[in-house]
Order: sequence, then C-alpha cells, then structure tokens
Amino acid sequence: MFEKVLIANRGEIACRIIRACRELGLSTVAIYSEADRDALHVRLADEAYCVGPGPSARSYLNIPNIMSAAILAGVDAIHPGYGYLSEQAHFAEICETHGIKFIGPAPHSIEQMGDKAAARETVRKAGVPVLPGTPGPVSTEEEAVEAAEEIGFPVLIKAAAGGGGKGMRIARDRAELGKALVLSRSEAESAFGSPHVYLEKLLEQPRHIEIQVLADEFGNVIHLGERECSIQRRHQKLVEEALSPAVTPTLREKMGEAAIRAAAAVGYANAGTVEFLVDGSGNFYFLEMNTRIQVEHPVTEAVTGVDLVKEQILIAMGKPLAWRQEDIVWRGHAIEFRINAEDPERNFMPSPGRITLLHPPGGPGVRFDSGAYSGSVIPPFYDPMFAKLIVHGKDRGEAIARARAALRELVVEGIKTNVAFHLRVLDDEEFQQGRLSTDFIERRRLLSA
Ligand code: MV4
Repeated sequence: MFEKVLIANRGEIACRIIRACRELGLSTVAIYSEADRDALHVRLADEAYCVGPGPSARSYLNIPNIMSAAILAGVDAIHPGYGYLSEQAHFAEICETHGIKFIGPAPHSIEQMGDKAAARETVRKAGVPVLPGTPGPVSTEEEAVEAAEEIGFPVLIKAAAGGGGKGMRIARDRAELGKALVLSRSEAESAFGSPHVYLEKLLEQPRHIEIQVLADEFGNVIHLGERECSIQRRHQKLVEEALSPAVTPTLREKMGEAAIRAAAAVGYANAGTVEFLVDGSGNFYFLEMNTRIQVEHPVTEAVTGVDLVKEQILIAMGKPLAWRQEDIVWRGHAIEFRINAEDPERNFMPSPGRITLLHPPGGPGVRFDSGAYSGSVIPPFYDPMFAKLIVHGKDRGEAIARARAALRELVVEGIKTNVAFHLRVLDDEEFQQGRLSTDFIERRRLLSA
C-alpha cells in the first residue's frame, strides 16, 4: 500500500491525478516550475516542491530535481501523467532503484514499445495485424528500393525512435524514395537522436482508432473498448469519442483481443493504449502502443464507468484487476474537446497569458477537467491545452447536443481559444453522420473560419 504519491506533471492531468489519490486516501506531492508557482495543481496538492525554472527541460524533465523532491517528501510512488517523463524507461528505472514505485508499466515494457519498428515486429509475431512493411530499419537507398517494391507503393518512411508523425515521409513511387529517405533520416536524427527509419505501406484516408487496455501485475489483461481519434491537426488530436461510430461489436471484440495480445507480448502491467489504423472495410492494423495514461482517457471512463487513474494506482499497489472482461459494458456515447490557448486568427499559434475570467460549463453529462481558474496564467513554456470538455449522453446525438450547449456556456476571457472551431466541428454534416478520417479537418475545410 502507498501513503504518499508525487505527481510528476502539471496542468489538468496533475489535478486529475491528485483527485484520484485523494479519493484513495493518499497524500499528494506536487512539483512545479517557477512559471507555475500559482498553478491549480500546486494549490490542490498537500505539499509542493519547486523543481526549476519555466522551461520543461529544466523543471518537469529535470530528473535529479524531481527525485530530490520525491526523496525529501518521502513518497512511495510517482505518477508521471502523460508527456514529460511518462514514457522514459530510464526514469521508471531510476524510480525503481530508489525504491519508489513508478505508476506505469515496467521499464522493459516501455522500452520494447518505444522502438516503433521493434514493437511492430513484436506484436506481429504475437498475431496482431500490421501493414506490410520492413521487419527492422533500412539504411541504404538500395535496401529501401527493394523493400518498397516488395511492399508496393505508396510507402511511408517512419522513424523507429519516433511516434507522433515526426520524421514521417511519403514516397509515392521509386523516384520519390531517395529524397524521402534522406529527409526522414535527418529529421529522425535531429528529433530523436537516432536516424533509424523503417518502411510501411501507406494506408490512405484511414481512421485512427485506439483501444484502452488495463493489465495487472499477475498477467490479467482486459480491454475497455475503443476511442475514435480521427479529428486531429498536425498529429495533435482535437476531438475524441467513445465508442467509435465505425466499430461494430464484432470488430470491437477483434480489435480488443488484438490489443490484449499486443500488451501481453511485452509483459504489460498498468493502463495502456494500442493504436490502430482502420480502413473503410473494417480492416485494422497496429500502429504503436502508448505506455501511459492518455489525454483522452475520460471518454472511456464516461462510457465504461471505470476510473482509469484510480485503477492505475491500485494496479501499481499490486492489487489484482477488479474487473473481468465480462464486467466491461459500454453505456451511451462520450466526446472530448481539447480546449487550447490558441489564436484561430493566427493559424492556431499558442496564445498564452492571463485568463481574466473562466466559467466552466455544467449540467448532466458534462465534465470539465482543467488546470486553470479565473485569474490564472497560462505560461508560454508548455502545451497550449489548458482544459478538456467531456460530454456524455445516452447516444451520440444527445452527446452532440450537450457538447453544443456546454461549449456555448463556457466563458474564457483574456486569452484566445479554439472553442469556435469545436462548434464548427459540431455543425459539420459529416461529423454528425460519424464520417471521420485523419484528413477530416482539411477535407471539411474547418480551419477557414
Ligand atoms: C500511417 C498512416 C498511413 N499508413 N501509417 C501518424 C503518426 C504515427 N503514429 C503514425 N501515423 C500514421 N501512420 C501507414 N502505414 C497514417 C498516419 C497518420 C495518422 C495516424 C493517426 C492519426 C493521425 C494521422 C494523421 C496523418 C497520418
């Protein structure tokens, strides 16, 4: 059992984790940067330690300072949230070395999923469908040409150390391949410090659908169904829903089983997400596994009634899963809208500053997870997302109606936000029909206000 948990994060997710700890009777330790002295997560926690200046590299990523705070405060565990240190196997290992439980999977699981080419091969061997591609990195142009002709054009060149689309390049034919390879390798090198790239067949206009899994430390693994995450821009998700309008109960069962296999293949324990691409015929292919709690976890919580952050903590405490697969049933429909401090008139550039007034929406089926309050400051150093609106209804139509009402009720003064964009998404006919794909925003021209 733990008594005290350090939350190695900031913003809405730090607040979310503090609330889960409190519900479990655990005391909480926040960390903060000099730019976050007055942040909500600092006020919510029982104790707080400053770990460095504003820039993340010197504070929320500063392992020596974070470990000093953890040791000084005498915590039993660290929850890393998402981003920052959440998928650094090295950090999970340091926690272990100091006798502090990392609330997440074991370092070896993080590491195996961290190399995207190796992960692809690992899950493929476990029977999870993948797109045609190379089993490992390709280095020379000759190697790439040979592989691409075997796979069939168009191909995607992807960074092995990557994820999130960085270093990704399309080659539509042999003539494009040489240049794309060079660009992808150099982008991968500068973004991740590794030039390793692999090839995969390009799937056009896919849906991005991910499966939430929970695994305990005794080898039990269950899935909690999917989230549809196709509405994104430049690999930043903007709207997510559970369940997906494109997934039938049969497909859900197949994808769930595949996700469980992927998790089991790396001895996974804790909460994780297996990402898939899905084509128009319901074929699905493994993309990567995220070994952390995700921003969009609340839509799964809404439709399953499972508190994922609480489960993460209980799993890390060594408790067996309290849910069997048959216990997981899905009720209604949920949609999440990421509320970003961005200026729609300046190409959605970050718009940090002081929020002079914040009025969160309320009512049945409305959840507002935020790291901000009236008078709080959004520093320029971090991700512009400062809140999430999650709506839940008996069906997708009711969820959409509740979203409209809630977004209209939300008041944010002092900074620019993307709220008007979300209202345009809700008004879009194809969105209403559930006709989504990863190019939805461009296809529907939703950025030209
Ligand atoms: C793909 C793909 C099409 N075909 N792989 C983008 C981020 C990285 N996780 C993988 N990504 C993609 N991989 C093949 N073989 C299309 C994407 C992709 C994408 C995936 C998920 C969500 C949004 C996306 C936007 C553009 C491209």
